[in-house]
Amino acid sequence: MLLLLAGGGFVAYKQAIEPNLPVISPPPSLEAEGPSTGEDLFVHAIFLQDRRLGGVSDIAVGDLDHRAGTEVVVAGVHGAAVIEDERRKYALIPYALDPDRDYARLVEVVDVDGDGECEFLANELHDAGGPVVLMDHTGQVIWESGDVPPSLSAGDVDGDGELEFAGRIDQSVALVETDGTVVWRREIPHAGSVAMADVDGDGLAEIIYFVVKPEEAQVVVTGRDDSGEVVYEATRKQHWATGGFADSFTVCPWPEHGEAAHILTPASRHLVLANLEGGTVIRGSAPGTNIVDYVWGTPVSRGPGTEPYLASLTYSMKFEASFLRLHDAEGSLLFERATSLNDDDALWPGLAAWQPPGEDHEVLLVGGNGKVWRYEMANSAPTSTQ
Ligand SMILES: [Ca+2]
Ligand SMILES: [Ca+2]
Ligand SMILES: [Ca+2]
Ligand SMILES: [Ca+2]
Repeated sequence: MLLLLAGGGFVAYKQAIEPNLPVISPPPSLEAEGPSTGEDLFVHAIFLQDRRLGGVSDIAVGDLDHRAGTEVVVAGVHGAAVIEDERRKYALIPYALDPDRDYARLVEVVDVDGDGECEFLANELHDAGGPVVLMDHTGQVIWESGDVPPSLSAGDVDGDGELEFAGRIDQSVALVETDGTVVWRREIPHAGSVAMADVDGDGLAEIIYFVVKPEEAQVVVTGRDDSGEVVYEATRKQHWATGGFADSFTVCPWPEHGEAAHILTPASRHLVLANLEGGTVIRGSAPGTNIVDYVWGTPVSRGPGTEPYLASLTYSMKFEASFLRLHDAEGSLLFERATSLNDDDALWPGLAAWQPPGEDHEVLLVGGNGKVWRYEMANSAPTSTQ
């Protein structure tokens, strides 16, 4: 509940800079007991359940521990789990963090030093005044800072194999060194979300952010390098993302377009996946979605020779709800499920595509309260043939 109260502060801030937010009515899916769309198309089952995790805010797939081979790493707000593909055994990693501050926390899986063993970055969804904390793979604190932006995005801006961080604090955009010290700060009034992405294809991440200029109906997309110099700048129409103001966004890969950064942004009643040239790749119906919502997304492969689908999770502070949606590459809504954020079965932002050993398609892993669900298309699920 505290998350929601603090989230109200975020919406108030957004309304202060964007006084003309469209009025969005509650989506019908909020009234549905289960999925409101695609109930027959996707099946789901519990992948992992452990109350000690807390709400699962990130799921990562990769070689993220000292053993050879890939793991699924699940980061909750209280602890993490490292799951080996084959045996489905896992080790629980409790964090050395104050549990009373978990209401605003989102923990992400990152390999900060590039040594093949993951670290955990505890951010805040919005600025609730707590520190950002980087923890090692055992959950012990490496550094903790209240002087850095409350929510950091990670990327390697200088090519040394270690990740730096970027974020927005007050009216500034800041680059933060691997050790948690601030490298530079630039005053950027009205900057929205800040992310790390390679905007020019040179293999190095840039710090990107959008500034909305309502008077000119424009949004300016800026990319800065490790020294803070502007290396990319583009001015788009305010409704660049066909309906979105695009100042609240997340970076999302999209396989048909190589490794180039794509932006997933909430628009009015839609979700838009766009490239940095301003082209809309997917525009999917998403009733109830507002431009101030938070969104996370990932492509999910259906197997060789098929187009992936886009999985997204949206947090609506207005409706105190989260929405899981699956769109196909044409933007058709395949599946939709809404949950109340106050409910024990609330959906959390942890989203990952994972290819089970021996299968030719990926399944979608979705975070919950002390659990992870596995979603897959009904015609590809082993359980559906019984
Ligand atoms: Ca491993
Ligand atoms: Ca590491
Ligand atoms: Ca670096
Ligand atoms: Ca670059």
